[in-house]
Amino acid sequence: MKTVYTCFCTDVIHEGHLNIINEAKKLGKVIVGCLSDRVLIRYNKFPTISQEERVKMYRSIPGVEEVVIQENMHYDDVISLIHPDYIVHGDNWKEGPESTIRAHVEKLLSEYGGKLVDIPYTFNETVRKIDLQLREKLAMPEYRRKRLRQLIEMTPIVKAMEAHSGLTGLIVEKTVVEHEGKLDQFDAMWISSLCDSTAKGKPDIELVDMTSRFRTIEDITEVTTKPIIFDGDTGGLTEHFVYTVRSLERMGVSAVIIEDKTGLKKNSLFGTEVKQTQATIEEFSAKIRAGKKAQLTDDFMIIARIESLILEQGMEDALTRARAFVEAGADGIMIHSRRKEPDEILEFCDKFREENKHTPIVVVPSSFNTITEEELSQHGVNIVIYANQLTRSAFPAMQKTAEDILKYHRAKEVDDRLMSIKQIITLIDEI
Ligand code: SPV
Ligand code: MG
Repeated sequence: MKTVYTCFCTDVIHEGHLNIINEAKKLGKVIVGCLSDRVLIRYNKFPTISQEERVKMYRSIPGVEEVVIQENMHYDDVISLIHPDYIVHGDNWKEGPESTIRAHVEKLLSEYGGKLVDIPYTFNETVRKIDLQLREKLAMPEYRRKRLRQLIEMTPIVKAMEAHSGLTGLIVEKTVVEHEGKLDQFDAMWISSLCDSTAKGKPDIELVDMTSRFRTIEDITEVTTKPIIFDGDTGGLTEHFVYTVRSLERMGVSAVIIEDKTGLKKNSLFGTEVKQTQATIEEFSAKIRAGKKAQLTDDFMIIARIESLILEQGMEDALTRARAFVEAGADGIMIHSRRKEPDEILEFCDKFREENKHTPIVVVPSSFNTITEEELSQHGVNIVIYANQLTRSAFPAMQKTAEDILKYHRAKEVDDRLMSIKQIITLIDEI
């Protein structure tokens, strides 16, 4: 009897999957691979059911003899374990970022005479509806809100990218790249006070009010599913912060990060060049405590951001504050720096991890941008936020276009570097 292998990464079995199993059955004994959670989140949509539930579901499909966990995007491990005579897959992986995985499978099979069988992908109204329903489910507040905590457990480092509008939200939601044979995508969105304010042409001084900031969140939640980390600035008055916590939870936001500053807040990247006042430990701890008390769900996180290194108050001050804020109930610590080198950030992370193994650490490597995600993760960082790069890349591009149209008195000269309207439209989903 020949052995046939196929790998699934779905939460719902529809006729397309049954068709693949039926075709596979004709070739021999069918083994289904269940792509592990850890790989699935880099490769595909976030799972709405657990890995164990997926295994159970695949096992119950008539004709499936065995289910194994596939721990890697590439098939090397399963191929050396199972040595299948055939690998069967929907032919949709012939194009796009997945095509490198297909090419690698083909190469591995050719080494021992195995065969790759592409089955025409089933795409009809029912399949489209199922896809859409899954996406809608992920977009619901109760699913979205808990997703950040789930991701912290599932992946060595959660990668968040700034979004400040529906369109930038869609870029974070949908961008998938294939690089050196691996697929990757962002895990979460950061609603930066800097970029939200900048998009409105306003300074980043808590001038854009919460109602307006919530409107930005709504624009983004309407068109995306990924979890949201909200930049809550100082959190405002404690009496106001408790209401903000409730509103954010209701909208499905996963976390708010508040910084230990008081009075007129300026952007941290100004450091000590402008007057900024750090809140006292007591004052800020009371704000955290009040927020935690107001919180209604277990999923929501209040993350304390420490500005001691930004304001040159020293490492000991940063660590003392971290201890106190965790004690006050903070679900995570964000440590910030505007140095070019990551040294002080890494020193903080190492020292904090010596005494606290589990409280999530968040960093924003805007200035110390040479450090890689892997290095940060090795120093105990759980969330990395790319806080402003989308805004900083769009602004010069728009400015140059405006200048060139003024220069040439027509738009022809700029057209080559513009995305076509057709391409822009494909980004936007139609219901
Ligand atoms: C933001 O993105 O608004 C931040 C991060 O608060 S930083 O600008 O680096 O202070
Ligand atoms: Mg900010």
